[in-house]
Amino acid sequence: MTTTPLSWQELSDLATAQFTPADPINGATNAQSRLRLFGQPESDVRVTLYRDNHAWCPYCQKIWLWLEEKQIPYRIEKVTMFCYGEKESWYKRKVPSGMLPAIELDGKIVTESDDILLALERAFGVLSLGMKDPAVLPLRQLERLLFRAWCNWLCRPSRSVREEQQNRHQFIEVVAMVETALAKTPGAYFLEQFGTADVIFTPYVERMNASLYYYKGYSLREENPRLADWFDAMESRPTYRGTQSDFHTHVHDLPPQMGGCWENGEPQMLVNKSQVDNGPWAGLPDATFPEPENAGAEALYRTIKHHDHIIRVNPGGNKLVDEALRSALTNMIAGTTCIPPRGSDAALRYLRDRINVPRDMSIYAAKRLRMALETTAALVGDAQGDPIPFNHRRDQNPVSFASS
Ligand SMILES: N[C@@H](CCC(=O)N[C@@H](CS)C(=O)NCC(=O)O)C(=O)O
Repeated sequence: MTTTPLSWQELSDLATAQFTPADPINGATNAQSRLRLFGQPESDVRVTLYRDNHAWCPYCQKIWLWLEEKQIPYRIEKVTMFCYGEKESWYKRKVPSGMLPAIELDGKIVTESDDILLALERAFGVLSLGMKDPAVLPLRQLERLLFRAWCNWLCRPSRSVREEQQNRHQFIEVVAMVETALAKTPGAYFLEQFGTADVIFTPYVERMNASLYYYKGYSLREENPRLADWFDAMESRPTYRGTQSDFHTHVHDLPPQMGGCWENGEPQMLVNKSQVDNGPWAGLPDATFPEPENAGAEALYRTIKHHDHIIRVNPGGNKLVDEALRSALTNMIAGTTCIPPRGSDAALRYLRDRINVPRDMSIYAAKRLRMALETTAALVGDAQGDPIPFNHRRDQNPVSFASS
């Protein structure tokens, strides 16, 4: 059925009827919180976490996940990364290098994610086993070995097919060591219980899964049964789900952070790349837990909250984008075909390419929204939005989204 787009008021009524956001202070882990109390009084807060606006920084995710798992009351202050904007001067006064993450613990600044975890362990106790536990230490070393093999393969251009194959082989050898480590315990986690080692592996293994799928045609999660079980176990944790990103976000946030990611041009890589960029996003191995029933309603709720800014920063022009966006949202929530204005295909795809997980919404909500934007754009043409920059992401400068 073809319909006219719903008004913002009608869309807003549907969103509030179908979606109730989690309590940001005491509810499930989410990227929008500025204060986390876990049911404890605000006077108990001893920690402020400084992390990046977009939840792109892997080392920040490590600290974020640890604090959520331990349910330590904390505040969150968001800071701009160099790749998408200018570092706040108040932050440079606290941390002259501008590096993230940092914490303020009882008024004292601590930087370097490992030192931060050690300081947090001293203040609040360990997460199952500590950073210096003899069982955890070799796993920390293995994580760094895996990280280096990944960088070697992904982040510098191979000079020949042979070199590309060698780098791939070296990475897969380290992955085999990770599989062996995971196989040493009966459960899915690195050690008997979920703990520090799992937190330490999380940020980069998530980014490896995304980037190798897209740039190399290699599916870390699907080709390694122990890692597959580990990912599934991680996704059973609301803490992890609140910090989890999707393939599309990672493959486009990594290049400026890593100094480049290099595709190998192989047939499988080209197939994967096209799916991550153009959909369908359902079925990608970035998430395998069942889709929540209200994913579309969450996407609607989150888009409506920021629709003025979303429309203003879109190069397509306010009036056109307003109607086109309402058409896509109507399609997403009502399931009806809603033809957007002619010439709005590029504007819809511009937004499709700039949804950030988990900054804007959770993983399945983003898949729903990307699909609705793509389906609606395809009704009027195949024009693409401005390409996503590779060397920087100033198209994502949070200054453009600040309330005027
Ligand atoms: N060794 C540091 C590395 C931290 C790091 O590399 N942080 C990056 C972000 S992932 C950073 O702050 N870069 C400056 C910026 O992007 O603004 C740690 O473990 O905390």
